[in-house]
Parts: sequence; structure tokens; C-alpha cells
Amino acid sequence: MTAETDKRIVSWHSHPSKPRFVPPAGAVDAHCHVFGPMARFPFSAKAKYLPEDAGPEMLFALRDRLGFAKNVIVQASCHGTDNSATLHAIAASQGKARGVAVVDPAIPEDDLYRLHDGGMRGIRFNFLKRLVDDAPKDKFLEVARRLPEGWHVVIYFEADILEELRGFMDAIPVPLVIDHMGRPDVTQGPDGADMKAFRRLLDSRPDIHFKPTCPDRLDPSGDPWNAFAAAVAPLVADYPDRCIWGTDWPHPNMQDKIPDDGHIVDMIPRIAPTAELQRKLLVDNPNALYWADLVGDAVPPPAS
Ligand code: 0GY
Repeated sequence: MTAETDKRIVSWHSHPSKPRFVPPAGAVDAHCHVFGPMARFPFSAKAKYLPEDAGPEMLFALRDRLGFAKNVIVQASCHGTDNSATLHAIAASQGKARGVAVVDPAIPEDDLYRLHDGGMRGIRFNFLKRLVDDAPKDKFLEVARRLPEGWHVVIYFEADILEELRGFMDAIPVPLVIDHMGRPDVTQGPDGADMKAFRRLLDSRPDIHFKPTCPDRLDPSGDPWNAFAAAVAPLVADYPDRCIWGTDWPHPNMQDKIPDDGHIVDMIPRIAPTAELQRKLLVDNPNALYWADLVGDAVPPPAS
């Protein structure tokens, strides 16, 4: 942490609007985070940003306001490999949250199973240099080979290193989930080079999922993020069984362009215009990845 980053940052909207779109019953916000509370869960000494507290009560209040039933909480880089804050939030959710951990690749097997018992169902490999000091592919592969059954790997990278990561991703022996579609340049449109490369990745194996998320990060034209909608809707239409969606609250590092979460939710019908697509994106696909043990109990029947 440098002197300039010592001030704690607020990157989320204090009064998000109520979305017009009403998510289907059982909808999952499958990409969000918690920060702290710092007094109980200090941030990592290696954190690249120092946020204000955004704990589970705030997350669950937002979940209810936006009309979601459950959350998948992704361990944020500011907490490093200490997953206590995320585990605390999952425990506080009373069964309505599961998570994705960030681990030291040398983590003992017993600790992986403890994370499983705490509601984790995957680990995240982050390749963004502005967020992490290093991303050791060889060590990542080793831990990916000894994950508990049913887990997957979430990968966060930017479009310019997609090709470089292809061999690494091919070697991961469990399903993959790609954060924010690998951050394509959405202004190139649905047939731009970045989207084409991402489609090639999806076509390379059937067990890669993706998050058509973060219009606020990916579309420089700003809200209502028309370039994002135009570039992403065809991807969701063509890969309806392979996408999951999330708000990205509390929007780490977006303090200069804080999005209104209600507007983020209103992007859903623009990228998934039918009830069937919405059910897959928000209910079926995330439940299969994160609540596979309960699928059948937890997933409501398709809307008629
Ligand atoms: C995201 C994106 C970002 C941050 C993190 O773990 C994190 O700190 O994921 C980012 O700054 O692009 O998905 O939350």
C-alpha cells in the first residue's frame, strides 16, 4: 500500500435505483464481493486498494432490493489469500451465498476441504497486474489438479493476454469460469477481434463458462452502455448454457465511475431478452455450478 492509497475508498452507489427488470425466482448474483469489516478482517498487506467496509449486511440488503435470491461471493484481491471475510459473509447468509476463494497454491488439502465446508466451490486465478503482484501459472496448475470434487477455476484476465493463456487454460482439469468475458473491447462490436478470440476459447472446450458482466468497466461510452449490450447479447444468445451473471458490487476500483446497481440489473434483459435466457443466466447455470448438491431442491421449475 502506498501513501496515496492510504485513504479508504468508496466505489459503490449509496442509493442505487430500483431496477425495472424483475429477476426470475431463485436468481443468483454470481459475482460480488465483500470488503471487511476491516476491524475484524484486515486487508492484505499486498492489497492494491484500500476500500471502506462493505460487509455482508450491505450486500444482503442490496440483494433484496435488486430482487435476487442468492449471492456468489468472490474473494476480492484486497483480502489476499485470507478468505475469512468471505467465509464470514457466506456463513451470515443462512444458505443464500456460496463463494470463490483465492488461495496460496501450496494450501494443504485439509484447508481446501475446510473452504468447501464453508461454502466455497471454486478458486480464482487473477492475472491483472494492477491487482496482484504475481500469477504463477505452474503453481496455479498444481493446485487446480487437487481441488475438491465439483469445484471449478475462475480466471480473471484482460483480452490482450488471452492467447498467451490458452495453453495454461487447456491444461486445467476442471471447469473454467471467465470473469467479465476476459475484458474484451466491446466498442469493436460483436464481431470484433476480441469477441472472436473469446468465442474461439469457448469453442475449444465445452466446460468453459463466462460472466457477461461489468458494462461499467468495459463500455467507455458510459451508462446506458449501448456498446456493451450490442457486443454481448449475441454471445449470450449463442452460449445460453454457459453464462452466469453478477453485479460486481461493491465495484472495486470504480470510484471514478460508480455505477447505479439498478441500471446494471436493467442490462440483463438487453443481453438476455427472453424468459428462457434469463432463467438460464440467472438461475439454472449458477445453481448448477454453485449449488449442485441442491439442484432439484433449489431450482424452481421453468417459468411457463
Ligand atoms: C472485479 C474486478 C476488479 C477487482 C477485483 O478482486 C478484485 O479486487 O476483482 C477490478 O479491479 O477490475 O471483478 O471485481
